[in-house]
Amino acid sequence: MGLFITFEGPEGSGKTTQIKKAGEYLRSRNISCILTEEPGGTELGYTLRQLLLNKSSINIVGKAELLLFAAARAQHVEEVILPALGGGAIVLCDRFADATIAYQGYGRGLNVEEIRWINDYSSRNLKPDRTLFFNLPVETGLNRAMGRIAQSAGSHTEDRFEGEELQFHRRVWEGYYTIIKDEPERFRIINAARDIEQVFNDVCYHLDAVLSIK
Ligand code: Z5A
Repeated sequence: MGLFITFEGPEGSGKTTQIKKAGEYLRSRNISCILTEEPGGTELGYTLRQLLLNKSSINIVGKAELLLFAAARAQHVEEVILPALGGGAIVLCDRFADATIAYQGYGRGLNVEEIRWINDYSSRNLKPDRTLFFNLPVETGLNRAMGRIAQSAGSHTEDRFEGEELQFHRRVWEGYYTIIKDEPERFRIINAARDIEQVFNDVCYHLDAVLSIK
């Protein structure tokens, strides 16, 4: 069995930048790994991603949003993640079930216990072996995310969540901290307010540590 490592954090915390560098780092050491993301990872997942992340005229209520993320996850786990882990690969995943608790539970205010059940059902009880949490003040992350959106203007813009009020993002951040307090052994908190290479040094340190245990 391989190793399942997830990258989590508030908007713009640098997960996507770091997961790509982490993949290069592992491959440079001849360690087989796959990089994937949620929502995404499969054809169905990317179709749902467009629906969930691009602002459009379609109204999506909180419970529908939750179930769409869960549907994307069910497909992703079965089609991509479990086969890769079964083949002994390291799977690096940009967001997973913790994001559903933080965003739909704490952000949208849906029932967290019900979300845990839905997460377990859609993921076949799959739990990350390690989760790297990129910690950054919410305002800084939103500014970075807006910069990323401005750079991609004209192409498909994933900005439905960035348009939420600041209080929503604060609740998401607090949600993540509640999850971390419940499972401190799974999480490693990385200060994401530093420059990209400093953050990456910590990512390598934590990857080396979890690989040495394996
Ligand atoms: N969501 C949900 O609600 N429920 C769920 O179950 C799941 C997800 C799975 C998509 O996630 C959205 O779906 C997300 C939660 C929700 N909310 N939103 N939006 P996503 O991971 O695809 O989207 P994101 O978190 O917004 O990604 P992001 O804005 O692209 O942020 P990031 O991946 O953490 O950061 P980045 O792309 O690497 O960097 C953002 C910008 O900052 C970019 O211009 C970088 O060049 C720059 N950057 C990166 N690192 C640094 C440092 N260290 N210093 C300065 N600038 C930096």
